Amino acid sequence: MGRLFAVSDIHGYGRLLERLLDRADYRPRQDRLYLLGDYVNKGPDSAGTLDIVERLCAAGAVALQGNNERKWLHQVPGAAVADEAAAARYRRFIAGLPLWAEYGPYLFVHAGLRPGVPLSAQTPEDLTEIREPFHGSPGLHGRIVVFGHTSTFRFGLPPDALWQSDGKLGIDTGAGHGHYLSLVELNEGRQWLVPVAGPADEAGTAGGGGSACGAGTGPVAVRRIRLRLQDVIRPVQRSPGQ
Ligand SMILES: [Mn+2]
Repeated sequence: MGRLFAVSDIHGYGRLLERLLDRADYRPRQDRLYLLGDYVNKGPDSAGTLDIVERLCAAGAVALQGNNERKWLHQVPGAAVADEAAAARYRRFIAGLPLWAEYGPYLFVHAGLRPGVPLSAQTPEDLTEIREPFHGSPGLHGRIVVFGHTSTFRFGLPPDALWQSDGKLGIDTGAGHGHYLSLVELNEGRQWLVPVAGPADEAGTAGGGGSACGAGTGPVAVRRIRLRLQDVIRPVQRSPGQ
C-alpha cells in the first residue's frame, strides 16, 4: 500500500516542497499526495511553485484552491508572472482546482468547514478562509479534516508543531511567516520539515530562473508524530460502503 501525504501553505517555496518530497521518497505511482492550497504569495517564487504543483498534479497529486489562489483568479500580481499570457494560464489552472477532496476518512480542505453546514452548501469563502468557528467545533463523526491556512503557532504551539483537535489536523507550519514547510505522512505518522530561509518576500519574483525559488539551505528534519486519529478512523472502517 502506498503512503498518504499532505502539505499546505507552500507560499512560493516550491523548491523546498521538492526537497521534502525527495527526502520522503515520494513515489507518485504508489503514494497519494494532497496539496491544500496557498501555493502563491508571501514567499520567493509563486509562479515557479505553481509550475511545480501543476507537474505534481499531472503525475497524480491532488491540489486544492487556497484563498491566495482565489485572489489570483481576480488579479495576478504583475511582479509574479512574466506576462499576461502566463497570468491567464495560471488562472485557468487555478480555476480547475477543487475546493476540497476526500480519501477514506480524510477530508482535505484549505481552511476548514463551517460547522453545521453540509459540504455541498459550504461557500468557497468558508472552505478557504474560515478560522473560528471551525477550530473549536466538534469533530465530524468518523471524519478527520486535514487543513492549513491557520499557522499552528497561532494556536500557541511551537511553529514547527502540527495542531490536533477533535477530528482535525492542522498542518500549516508557517512557511509564509518565515517558519517551516512541513510534509506530513498520515498512515504511519511522520513529518518532514524544513525551515524557510529568512523572512518572507512579499513581492514574489517572476518564475523561470528558479534560483530564487526557495532553494533554502536549512536542513530537512524528519520526525515521528503521534496522530490522535485512531478513535476517529475506526468507525469509518466498520461502516459499509467505505
Ligand atoms: Mn490561506
